Amino acid sequence: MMWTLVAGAIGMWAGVSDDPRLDWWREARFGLFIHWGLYAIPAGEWNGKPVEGTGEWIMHNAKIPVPEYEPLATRFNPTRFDARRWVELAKAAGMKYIVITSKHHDGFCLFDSKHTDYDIMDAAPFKRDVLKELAAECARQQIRLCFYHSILDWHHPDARGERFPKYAEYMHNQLRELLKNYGPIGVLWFDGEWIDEWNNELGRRTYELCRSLQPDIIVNNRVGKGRDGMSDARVTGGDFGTPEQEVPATGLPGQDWETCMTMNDTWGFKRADDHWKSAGEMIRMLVDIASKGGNFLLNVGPTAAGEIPQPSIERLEAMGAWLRRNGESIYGTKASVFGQLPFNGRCTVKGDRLFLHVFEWPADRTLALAGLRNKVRSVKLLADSRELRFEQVGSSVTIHLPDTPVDLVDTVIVVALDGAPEVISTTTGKAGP
Ligand code: FHN
Repeated sequence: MMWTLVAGAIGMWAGVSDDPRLDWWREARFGLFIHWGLYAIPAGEWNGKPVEGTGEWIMHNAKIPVPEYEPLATRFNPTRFDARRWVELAKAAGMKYIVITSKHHDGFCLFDSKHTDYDIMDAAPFKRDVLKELAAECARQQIRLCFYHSILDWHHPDARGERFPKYAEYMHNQLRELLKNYGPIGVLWFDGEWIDEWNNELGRRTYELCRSLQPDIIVNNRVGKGRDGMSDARVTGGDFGTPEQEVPATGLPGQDWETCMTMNDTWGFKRADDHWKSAGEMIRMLVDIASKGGNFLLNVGPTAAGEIPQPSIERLEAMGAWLRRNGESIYGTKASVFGQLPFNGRCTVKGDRLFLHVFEWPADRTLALAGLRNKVRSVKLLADSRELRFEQVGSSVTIHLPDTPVDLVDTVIVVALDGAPEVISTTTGKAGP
């Protein structure tokens, strides 16, 4: 059966704005999320028993009172932490930015804050400013550094009830430290905005504070009151939507967005969590997300010793190997212009080229494009530039594929057109297998 690429409704790549602030971020497409803190010490166990839920929620899920949790700081001495190694790994994975937890819900700060002693310089034996070391390495290796900062804070005594305004001032003071002392920051990634004390007005003031300190900074939609992550950044404030652990079926039309995802089932390190996604699965997720116009923020949870788990390293290196061959079909691309693709794969677009991502090689080794107004100039395999035979009759193009794919996870075919792709907005082929 000939697979017909059905030209459905003309897809519009839906950027919420053409604000140049987001240019680097849209080009980047792929970033590293790092959840690291005191929770890596218990690593999913408390009093000898496993604790349900993600590693970084252990204080809440094991109902650990502050006086019992706080002393973990005196044991936080990640002597194997190596900022150079972490940044090299992110780059080897093909990632273009790093988002690290400056402070997660447990309130412990990975940076030297003058507004609390509950930080890595005062409360922990390590006495090194992790964010400072990462900032230096990111500058040296030219990758963007970004901060995750939790609005929710289980440690700070003012972070609830009527004393919350005092906590909001504390939080703003720490944001000033983060945005004045660590160089240019790409993204401020807020979280924990679902608490009753938070609202869109506080979110707006926080957004304005961040932009006043670093005008080019990008801020996610969780700065405002939008719990499901997919809330429209135009409503909650912020610059992009943040679906979590999922890829919305149609992306988030009309706004910029980024899916954040764990490699196993936890954000913070859990010794017992070995439920790892394969590198192939995550490569296809990256392609799926890019085909819908989104970014992929993929997480690692380093150990208490400061090491990124070996299964994470292996997956990051495999993803980087695929991107070294095929990155052109991801970085700086826009969403597919086609509706539902009838073959198991995706389409990304850049300028006058279509990138057809074929996940499952068609048994008859043909792909048929229908509804394409453009003239096809050439068809090649991206990985080795091998020319592929094709015929075009009007708006229908038939591509003849080699017997076997060059990449079992995703073989990318480049279709060069006589201009930006234009599709006829009617369904002209058999939809679906
Ligand atoms: O509660 C957090 C969770 O620990 C983790 O940080 C994720 C990552 O986006 N955000 C919240 C859950 O939605």
